[in-house]
Amino acid sequence: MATPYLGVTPPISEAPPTQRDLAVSETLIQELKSRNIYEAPAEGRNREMVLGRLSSLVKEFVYRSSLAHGYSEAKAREAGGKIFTFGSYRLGVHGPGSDIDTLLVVPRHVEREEFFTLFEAMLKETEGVIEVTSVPEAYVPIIKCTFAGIDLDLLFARLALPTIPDELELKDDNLLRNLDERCVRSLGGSRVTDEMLRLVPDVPVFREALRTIKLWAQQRAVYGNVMGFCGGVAWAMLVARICQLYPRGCVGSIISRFFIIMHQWQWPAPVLLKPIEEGPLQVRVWNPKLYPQDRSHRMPIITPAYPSMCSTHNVTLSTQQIMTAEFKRAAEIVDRVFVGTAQWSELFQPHDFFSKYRYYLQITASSASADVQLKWSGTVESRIRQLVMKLEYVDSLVLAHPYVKSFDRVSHCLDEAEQRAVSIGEVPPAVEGRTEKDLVAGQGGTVHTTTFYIGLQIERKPAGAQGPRKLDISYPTNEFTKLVKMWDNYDADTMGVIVRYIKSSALPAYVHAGREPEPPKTGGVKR
Ligand code: 3AT
Ligand code: MN
Ligand code: MN
Repeated sequence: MATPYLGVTPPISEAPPTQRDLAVSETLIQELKSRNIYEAPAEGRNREMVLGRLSSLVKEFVYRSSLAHGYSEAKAREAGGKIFTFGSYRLGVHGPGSDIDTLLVVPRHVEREEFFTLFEAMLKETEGVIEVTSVPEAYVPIIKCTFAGIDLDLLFARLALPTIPDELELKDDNLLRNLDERCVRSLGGSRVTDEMLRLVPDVPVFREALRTIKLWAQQRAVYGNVMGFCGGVAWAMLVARICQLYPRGCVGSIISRFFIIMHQWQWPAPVLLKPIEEGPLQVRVWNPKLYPQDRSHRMPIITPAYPSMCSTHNVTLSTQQIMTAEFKRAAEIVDRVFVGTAQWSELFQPHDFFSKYRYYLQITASSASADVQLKWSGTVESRIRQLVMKLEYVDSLVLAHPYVKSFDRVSHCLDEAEQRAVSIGEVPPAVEGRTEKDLVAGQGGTVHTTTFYIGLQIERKPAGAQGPRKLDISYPTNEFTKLVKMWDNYDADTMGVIVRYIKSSALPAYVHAGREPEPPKTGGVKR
């Protein structure tokens, strides 16, 4: 049943752009270019060179593996092997310094273990490849490396096919049959991006619009799935949906419609790029009629490739409110851009998270080594939204606003008192600027910390009330520390976590990173 349009409804308008739309698009592209979000042509050529060499390396890997599995010389050469890209590079919205997310697809006789043995070894021997690290036990197993200065994320999928020809596509759902779950998950990223590109009416317009939205979301600190905002895939799907609704739109008009429509969207109505399909696997497809968990998604944005999933299951009441307020702000600015009373640069003005609130929660995870800290801070980070959700129930707390990024610090401490101070999130002046060489054997030591922030908007006191409003957050914070300490690898002797309630004036200088903090204001919520 092919429809004459892309998407789950007919377009809203098929009108071509007006002169004004085109003029405004022009100034938008100028603004984007001035912000260095496009890579230089030489970097683009370097990426193509890297992908070419990687493609040859993968074919060589399949060849050697095939020989090892008893294939003849000729059969081993025929076995093939192919790379697919996904992520920002595949969508054509990557910036200078973006990685290339790459999937290796190999025939059935090549084993998953060989990706981490034979292939990893070949990669390490390749000229120009450095910093090869792998995480075979991850939910989506991965090898990371840097090849000729370009970061690569490499995933692996072994299909149930005897050979992988160069013209193979990953569109067919039947390719997922009889695969290891890790392979199905690894194929997901590529299948979703490819499908998205098939589902937008005008790919170049989609790309420029997505670049605009990514830049805006990063500047406004609403980019990041872990903290409960939309991630890259979700923002891409939202932009794609608006492109479907205005198939002849240009970037300026798409951006204008984007913010108006997203601000008015009747959540939890899902954003879909095509009808959700059933498929050949025994896996769950997003279905709020069937699954209560799916019914709890506040801003469902559903991936278009089977098995369809909700890319925004992390969104909470707070992050939904924050994104909605940002849509509103952006819609108003873009309105003014169209009538000529504002510049595009206003849309991209940086957020003011660290001067917006009077009170913050400061969550600090600490340990003594970089390796431990990486996993420990990741665990704490992944639970922050649980804390946010508990805070949402606290009386007189209007909003708990998680900041999208964390701050990593390495502090060289001369004694236990300094170590204690650092591990609760303080920045003792004496510790700053100290290096490892200043340490004295047997005393103090290095402390790795990762600090997260949640801005607290507290209800104003009723008129005439005396003293500060009482805010009891001991229950959510205690529950949170209990929860993170339930982590399988938690070790009370080497890992610390602490939640502190601090005034904005007590925020460490590093959060302002070069920017002057605004002077603290008196009264309830800072505006
Ligand atoms: P950049 O230009 O690279 O910053 P991007 O959209 O390509 O933007 P990533 O490279 O971080 O962002 O992610 C690309 C895709 O890889 C998005 C998602 O499908 C997948 N992905 C990212 N992080 C993870 C993860 N931790 N586990 C599994 N898949 C992930
Ligand atoms: Mn990427
Ligand atoms: Mn990546």
